[in-house]
Amino acid sequence: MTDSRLILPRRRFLTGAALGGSGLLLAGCDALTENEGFRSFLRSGEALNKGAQRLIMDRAALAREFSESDMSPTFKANGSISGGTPEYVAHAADKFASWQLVIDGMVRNPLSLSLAQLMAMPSREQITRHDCVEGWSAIGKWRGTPLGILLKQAGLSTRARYVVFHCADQWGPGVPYYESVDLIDAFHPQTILAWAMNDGVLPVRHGAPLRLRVERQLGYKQAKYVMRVEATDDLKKFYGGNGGYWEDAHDYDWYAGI
Ligand SMILES: Nc1nc2c(c(=O)[nH]1)N[C@H]1C(S)=C(S)[C@@H](COP(=O)(O)O)O[C@H]1N2
Ligand SMILES: [Mo]
Repeated sequence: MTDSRLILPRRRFLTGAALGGSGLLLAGCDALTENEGFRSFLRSGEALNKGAQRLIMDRAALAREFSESDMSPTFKANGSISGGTPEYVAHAADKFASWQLVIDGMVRNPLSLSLAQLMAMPSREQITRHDCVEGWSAIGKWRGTPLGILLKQAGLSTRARYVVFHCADQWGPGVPYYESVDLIDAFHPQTILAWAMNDGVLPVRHGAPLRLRVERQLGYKQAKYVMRVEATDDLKKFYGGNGGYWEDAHDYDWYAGI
């Protein structure tokens, strides 16, 4: 067990309060107010409506965070329990040493980042409850790179409105698992690409090397085996057009708020 534990680079370790309190939330606000889609929304009468204001405030709220003693003794692995493809299996055998995350689409500066590079960036740790629509929940500890930091570094286009997560596991020929979020969730301080779980490296069954945690939404939004992050202005351009595998296959809600 000890060898899979991570040595925390203290200097770079940002606490929840530091990220949630100011920095990233403000960075996220910048990115949102620079965004054309969001600006036209603000200009429209809709933004003056009290209901819409409340909706925005609610979307910015933090998911509940728990303490170590609340952590579930076991955390079920659900859906795919491996990336599956020969390429993925080879990367897993190599402990993802030559694997790279691609960040592209509507960005000025597409990025390719190794796991080591991701781990060397500022990170956030959070103990949260995962709720699956199938009726089970588990509390686990996640640590990863805030998505907002990566999108800023990639120079997200002002025309981008969504972020799509492409996963390694295939659910049929040409039917990969994928998911997407809007920019409010993309820049939410608890939205991270996690590479650690419960103080160890992220296990393959839970989405190694990288999985999304978008804590205000249900389990199926928490994409595992994330290989590529693509910024877009339109979800209709992807697969079945509904923004996610379950949304396409079984009419699940795209916004799965909890
Ligand atoms: N790539 C990928 N991501 C996925 C799934 C999947 O099958 N493939 N299943 C989803 C569902 S329904 C749930 S509940 C969670 C399960 O995450 P866990 O295995 O870490 O419990 O992953 C979600 N993300
Ligand atoms: Mo789920």
